[in-house]
Amino acid sequence: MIVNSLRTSLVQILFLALSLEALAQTSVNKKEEVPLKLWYQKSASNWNEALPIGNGRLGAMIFGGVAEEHLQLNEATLWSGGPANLDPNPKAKQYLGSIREALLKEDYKKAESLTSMLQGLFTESYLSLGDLYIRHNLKGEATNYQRELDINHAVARTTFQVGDVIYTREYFSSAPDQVIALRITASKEASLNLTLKASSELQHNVAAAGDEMTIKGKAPSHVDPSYLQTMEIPVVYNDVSGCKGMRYAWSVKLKNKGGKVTAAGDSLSVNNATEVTIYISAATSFNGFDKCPDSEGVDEQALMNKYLTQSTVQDFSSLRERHVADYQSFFNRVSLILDGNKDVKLPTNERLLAYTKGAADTGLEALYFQFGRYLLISSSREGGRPANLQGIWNHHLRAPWSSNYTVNINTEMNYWMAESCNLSECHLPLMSLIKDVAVTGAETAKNFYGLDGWTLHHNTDIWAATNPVSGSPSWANWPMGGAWLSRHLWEHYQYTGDRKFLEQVAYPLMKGSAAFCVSWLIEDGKGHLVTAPSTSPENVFITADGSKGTVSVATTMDMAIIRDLLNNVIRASEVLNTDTDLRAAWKEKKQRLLPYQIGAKGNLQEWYKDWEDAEPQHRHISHLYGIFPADEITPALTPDLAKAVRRTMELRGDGGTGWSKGWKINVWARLWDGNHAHKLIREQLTLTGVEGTDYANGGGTYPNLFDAHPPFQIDGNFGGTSGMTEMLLQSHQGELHLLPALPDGWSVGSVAGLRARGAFEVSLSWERKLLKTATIKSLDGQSCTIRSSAPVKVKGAKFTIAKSGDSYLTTFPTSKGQLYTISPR
Ligand code: FUC
Repeated sequence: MIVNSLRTSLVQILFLALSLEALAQTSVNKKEEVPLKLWYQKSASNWNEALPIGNGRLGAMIFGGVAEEHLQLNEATLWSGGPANLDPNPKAKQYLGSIREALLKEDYKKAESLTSMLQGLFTESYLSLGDLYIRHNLKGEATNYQRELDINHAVARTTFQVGDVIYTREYFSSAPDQVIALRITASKEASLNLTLKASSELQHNVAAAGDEMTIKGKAPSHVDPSYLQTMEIPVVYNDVSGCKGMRYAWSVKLKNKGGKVTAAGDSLSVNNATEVTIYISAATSFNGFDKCPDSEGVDEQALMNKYLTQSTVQDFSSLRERHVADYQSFFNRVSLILDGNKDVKLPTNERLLAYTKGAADTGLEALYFQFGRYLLISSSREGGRPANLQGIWNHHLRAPWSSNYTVNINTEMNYWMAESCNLSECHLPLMSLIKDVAVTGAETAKNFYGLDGWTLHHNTDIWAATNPVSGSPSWANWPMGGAWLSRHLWEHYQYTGDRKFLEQVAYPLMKGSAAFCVSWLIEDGKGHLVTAPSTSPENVFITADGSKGTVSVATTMDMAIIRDLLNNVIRASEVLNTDTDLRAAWKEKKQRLLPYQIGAKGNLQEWYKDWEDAEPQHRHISHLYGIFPADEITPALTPDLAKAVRRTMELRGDGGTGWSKGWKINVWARLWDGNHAHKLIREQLTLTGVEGTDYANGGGTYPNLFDAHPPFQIDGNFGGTSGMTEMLLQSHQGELHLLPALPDGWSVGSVAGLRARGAFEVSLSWERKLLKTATIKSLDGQSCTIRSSAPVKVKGAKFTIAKSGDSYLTTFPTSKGQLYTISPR
C-alpha cells in the first residue's frame, strides 16, 4: 500500500518535473497558466481513444499501449489519384437550357432527372500513411499507468512502472523541424528492450538497415468513395502514365543511450538501452494540384532525408524546445477562464461521462474550446494543405466521404474560428486551396455551363476537383462552393486589415467568383434575379401536390450566398478604390436578387415556395446562412428576419450530427440566446462511442475529445470553438459586441486575446454576467464601435454614445498599436 502510493507520488513528481521542464524551456509569455490536459488511466482500445499530435503536415494518433505502442501516421499531402479531369462530361452544357425550361414549367421531376446528367467524377481520397508498432519487452505487470496530451505544450506522454522501473514516453510533431519525435526512457539503466515494426494498408516495401527503417510505396491511382459499392476492386493501382498515384516514403531512425540497435529485414530492435529517441520523417512526391505526381513529382526521398538529417543532429530536448516555442507562439495568444476553470481530478473520459450525466464543469468547456485551437494549429499551417474532414488524422484506406474537402458546410466550418481565435496564419492554407480551385473552377464554369468566372461544387480534394460529382443532385449539383469559400478571403482581410492580401490575393479571386454568380443568375419573369437549377444542400422538399423533389429555383441559401458575396466584393472594391463600373453593376444585380421570404409557420423560408420539408429536422440549416456565417440578418438590424430564424431553429430542433450542432451553437449565439447555445454545447459534449454513420441523431464527443458526426469528423470541434467565441464576442456589421450571449452557467470569467473584425485584439472579463473590464488593441487604426448591454466608458479616447434598442453603442477613433480600456460607467 505504502509502496504503491510512493510509486504513485513518484510518477506524479516525474510528470510534474517533465511539465516544468517543458515550461522552463519556453520564453513565450503565457497569459494565464491553466491546466489544459487530456489524460487517461488506460491505453486506447480504439482509434477514437487515441491522442492526436500534428504539425499541420505530419500527424500521429498515439495509442499508448504498454506491451505494444501503436502510432497511426498521416502525411497531409498523401491522397490517391492525380490531377482532375477538367472536362469529364463534354455533353454536360447541353442540358442547362432544358433544365431551366422544365423549371419554368414547374416540372421538378424532369428538372431533377436532367440535372443528374450534368455531373462528372467523384473526388479522390485522403489516405493513411501507415502504422508504427513498438513492442516493449517487459518482465511483469505495469502499474501506475497514465497517458496524457498536454495542449499547453502540444506534447503527449505515457508513463507506467514495471517492477522498480518507471518508463516514460514523450511524443510531439514539430513544425520547425518537420519531424515526429518520440523519446522512451527507463528510470533504471539498460532496461529498454524494444522492437519496431512498420506497416501500411497501402502497397509498400519496408527495408531496415543500421539504425533506420524506410517504407516506400506509390499511392493508389484511384480509391472509390466508401459510400459507393460499384467497383469490385475499390482501391486501384494501375498508373501507367506517371500521372495517377503519388510516391511516398517514410523513415524511422533510432538514437540510443546505452544498449545496441540491430536491423533485421523489416524491423529494428534495441536491447538494454536506457533511453531511445525515435525520429519519424515522411514526404510524398505531390508537387501541386496540376502536376503529375509521379512523372512530375518532387523527390520525396530527398525531402524525407532532408527533414530527417536536420532533426537527428539535434537531441530530443532541443527539438522539443524549438517545437514548444513555435507551438506556443500560436497557442498562448488566447486564454479562456470560465468560473476559474476548476480542475476536476478525473481522467478525461470519466470527466466527460460525469458531464454527460449532468455535472457542471466549465473547466471541461474551456478545455474543449482550447482543444479546437490545438487541433487547428496541429492540422493547418501556412504553406501546407488545409484541414480536411478529419483534419489530418485518418486511419482508413477508404475514409468516410473520402476525408475530402466538403464545402457545402464542413470545410468552411473548420475555419470559422481561425481568425476570431487569433490563428490567422492557420487560415492561409484555405486561401491556397481557393487559389487552386479558382483555376480548375474556371474550366468547370466553362465546360459544364459555358459561363464566366470560376465555380466549385459541393466538394473538392488535393487535386482541386470542382465539377458536380455523380450522385444525388440534392448534394452534387450545387455550384455555390466557390462563392461560400470566397467569404473567407474577405474575412481574412477584415480581421487583419491586410490591404496587400486584399489587393493581390483576395479581390481577384472574389471577383472571379462574383463573375460566375452573376452569369449564373437568370430573370424569374417577376422582376427578380434567381438561380436555376437550385438546391438547398442535401434537403428534399414536398410540393403542394405531395411530390418530393430536390431541384428547384432560387433556394434561400443560393440567394444569401450570392448577396453576401456581392456585398463583400462591393466593399472590397471600395476599400481598394477600383472597378467603379463593375461595382455599379454588382449593386444593380444585388438590388434585384430574390429577397428572403417568411413562411406560413413564421419561419425563414428555405425554398422558392412555401413547401414542406421531407425531413423537417434535417441536419443542414442552409437557409440560415444569412445569420451565420454571414451577417445580413441580426436581431438589431433585421428583427423580423431574426424572429423567423428563431422560429426555424425551433422547428429544426436541436438534433443532428456533430457539425449540425456546431452550426446551431453559432446561430443561437447570433440570436443572442446564450442559454440555448450552452444547451447545445452540453449536448455536443456528450460522451459517445458510436462509430457508424448517423445523420439524424448523432453528435457527441469521443473519449479523445474528437467530435462525432458520427463517425469522427473534425468540423464539429471547430464549430464548437467558434460558437463559444461567438457567445463572448461578435464583431460583424461594424460593431464589437461584448458578451452578446453569455449563458447563466458562465456568470464569471475572462477571455484574452480574441480577434475582431476591424483588426482589433480584445480581452474581456465579467462577473455576474456583467462586463467588468475590456481592453481593445487596435492593429490597423480603424474606428471602433462597441455594442454593450450597459453604458461603458473608454480610457484613452474621446467617445460618443448612442442607444440601439436595449443596447448602447459607444464609438471612438483608434490609433494603430494603441490599447484602449473599456469599463462600465
Ligand atoms: C455533408 C453532410 C454529411 C457529412 C458529409 C461529409 O454531405 O451532409 O452529413 O458531413 O458532408
